[in-house]
Amino acid sequence: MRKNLIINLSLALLLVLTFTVSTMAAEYTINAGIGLNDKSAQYKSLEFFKELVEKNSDGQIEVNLYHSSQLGDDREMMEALQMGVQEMTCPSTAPIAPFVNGFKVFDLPFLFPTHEAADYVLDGPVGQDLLKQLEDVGIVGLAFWENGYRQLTNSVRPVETPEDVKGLKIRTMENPMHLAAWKEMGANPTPMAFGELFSAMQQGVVDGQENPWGTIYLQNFFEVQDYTTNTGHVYSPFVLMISKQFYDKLPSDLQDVVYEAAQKAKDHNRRTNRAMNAEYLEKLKDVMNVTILTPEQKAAFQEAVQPVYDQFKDEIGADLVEEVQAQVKEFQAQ
Ligand code: KDG
Repeated sequence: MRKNLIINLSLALLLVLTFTVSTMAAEYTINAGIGLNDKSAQYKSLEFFKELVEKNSDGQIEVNLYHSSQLGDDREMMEALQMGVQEMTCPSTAPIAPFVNGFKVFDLPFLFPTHEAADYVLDGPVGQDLLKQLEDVGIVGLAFWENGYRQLTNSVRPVETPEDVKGLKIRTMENPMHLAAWKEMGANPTPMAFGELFSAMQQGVVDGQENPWGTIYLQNFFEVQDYTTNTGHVYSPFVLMISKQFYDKLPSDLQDVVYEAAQKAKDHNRRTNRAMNAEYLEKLKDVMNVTILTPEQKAAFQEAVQPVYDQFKDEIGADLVEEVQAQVKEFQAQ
C-alpha cells in the first residue's frame, strides 16, 4: 500500500515536471521563411542557424523554418518583417532595391569576377553600410549569404551568343536592372515572383529563366527546360534579415546570440552553396543540354549588357558604383 502510494506520488511528480518543461515554451520565436525549397543550401544553412540559436540561447529562442514561399514571396516577407508579423527572411538583393535603393549596385551585370571578390566587398564597408541602411525601413540586415552566379535556362534552343537570346521570354526577378540587361540582349523579359516560376515555365508563359545551378537542379527546373548556358551574368547575394521590431525587443545577450549565429551560418552557407553549385552543374549535364561558353563567348555577353551601367549609374549613385568597382580592383591587386 505504502509502496503503491510512493509510486503514485512519483508518477504524479513526473507528470507535473513533464508538463512544466513542455509548457516552458521559448520566450521568443523566430519564424523564418524563404522562397527556395528545403533541399537548397539556403535552407540547410537556416537549419544550422536554428541549431546554434536554440542551443546558445538555452532554449529561450525557438526558430521555425518555412520554405518554398510558404510564408509568401520575397517582397511580401520583407513587408511582414517591417510590420513585425514575421521575424526573418533571406531574399536576393534584387527585390531589396525598392526598400533601399543602394542595393541595386549588386545586381549590375558582371560586377564581381569571383566569389572571393564578392565576399571582400559585401563583408567590407560598402556592404556593411548597406545592411545598416535597412534599419531605416524597419529591418535589421544580419549578414550577406549567397545565392550565387546566375545561369540562363530555356526551353527553345541552345544559347551560345547574345543573338541566340533574341525574342526569348525570360522571367527575371522584380528589379529594373535585370529587366534592362535582358532587353539589351533582345529578350522579352517579364518580372515574376519566384513561387510562380515553375508553373509559368511549365505552361509556356515564359521560355526561360536564370538562377544558380543548385536552384536549377533542386527546384527541378530541368523537367521543363531543355537548355542551359553558363552565362554567370550576375552574382546574386542573399541578405539574412530580421524584423527590427522583433530584434529591438530581444535583450542584448540574445541579440548577440542571433547576430553571432548569423555570421557562423554565413560561412556555412557560402561553403555549402559553392560546393552544391559545382556538384549540380555536373548532375545537370545528364539531364539538360549544357553549353559551356569560352571566355571569348562570355565576353560577348558582358559587352552586350554594358549599357546597363550608363543607364543606371545615376539612379544607383555614381559614387557607390565607382566605390564598389574600386574595391573589386583593390581585391584583385592583393
Ligand atoms: O529564397 C530566395 C528566393 O526567394 C529568391 O530570392 C530566389 O533568386 C531567386 C529568384 O530567382 O527569385
